Amino acid sequence: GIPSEQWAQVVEKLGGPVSYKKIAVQKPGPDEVLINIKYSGVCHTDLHAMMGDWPLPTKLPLVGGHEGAGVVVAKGELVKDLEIGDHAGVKWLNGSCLACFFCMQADEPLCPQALLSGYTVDGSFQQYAIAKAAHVARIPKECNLEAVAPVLCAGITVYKGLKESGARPGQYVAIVGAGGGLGSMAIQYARAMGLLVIAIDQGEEKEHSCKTLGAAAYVDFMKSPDLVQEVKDATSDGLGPHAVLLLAVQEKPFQQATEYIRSRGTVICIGMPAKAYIKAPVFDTVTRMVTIKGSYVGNRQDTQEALDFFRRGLIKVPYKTVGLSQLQDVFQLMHDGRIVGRYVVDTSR
Ligand code: 8ID
Ligand code: ZN
Ligand code: ZN
Repeated sequence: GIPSEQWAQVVEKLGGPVSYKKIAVQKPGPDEVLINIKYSGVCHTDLHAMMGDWPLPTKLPLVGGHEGAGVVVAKGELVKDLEIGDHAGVKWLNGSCLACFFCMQADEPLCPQALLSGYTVDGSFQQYAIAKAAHVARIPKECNLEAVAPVLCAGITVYKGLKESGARPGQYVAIVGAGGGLGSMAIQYARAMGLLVIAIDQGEEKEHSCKTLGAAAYVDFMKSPDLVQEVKDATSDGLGPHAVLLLAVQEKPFQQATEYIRSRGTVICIGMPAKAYIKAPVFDTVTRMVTIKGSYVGNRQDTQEALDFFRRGLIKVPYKTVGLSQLQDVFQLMHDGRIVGRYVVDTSR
């Protein structure tokens, strides 16, 4: 049966910390499902939410988390295509209106009425989470729920970003923040899509991880005397990568990317450092025909495609699992930039 109370990590005030406590289990509305979250990935977005980094207010008190993998345990009367016992995922897009200009063309992340898991509605850092059935990720039964959890934000987002970049098989993509959660996923998706990866991050542990995941080159942004030149030199003709995925949580690399991008290349902004701006010389942008654009999670189809790469065994990203009760420790490591790959929390402890 479904208990009336459950363990959750709750942000009570901006700046944190999270508090591990018992809260009530909610009942799903007519178009919603209740998912017994088994595992949840911890995304840097969860830390931004707790710290109030962005110009969009969160709900408070807030249960964060938006990489929640689990089992459907209850559903509303309008839900016809999900059954009790199905494996399902709570992702960033918890719900959208399904009727606006953007939703009508499956651009639902742009919906003005979008509900965001772990931000404007409670998310996956609890044992039982609610999501709109239309947006819940359908997780194939053969996928391990612990390993697949990080696909639900990190995987979807970088897969979509790579598609938005227009990079073709055999071309180079620079991945900035390659040792982190999104970055590790990005290396694997890029490789599966036939791209050559130039990984950029810091330290030897991340270097080892990036190379193990399949990066062709690694540039240490702390050690490199001339990062722009080193990134260009990592491409066979020295003209720079065809695409850049910016996943870092600092402003500086957003400026650098527009310098080492190949002419006619595309810079994709995904990471969202607090109060950051992207600035590029107009002259170079024009005369080198550089494209700079943002990419924001993915739609329902991107979600199922990203999950299918995982199901086919193409996405193996290092993760460490700790109890949900230890979430604050994970946030501390993340803040210090010391996480290689992803942390996953087990909601049973
Ligand atoms: O839809 C979206 N656009 C979306 C979806 C999900 C997450 C955006 N995000 C955002 C998050 O909110 C966050 O701002 O992407 C960013 C990265 O999330 P993450 O991968 O979960 O963070 P992480 O695991 O902490 O990894 C960040 C990495 O960046 C490196 C760090 O060393 C770390 O490995 N890094 C930093 I900070 N500065 C760097 C620099 N100058 C850098 N790497 C290269 N150059
Ligand atoms: Zn995320
Ligand atoms: Zn809409």
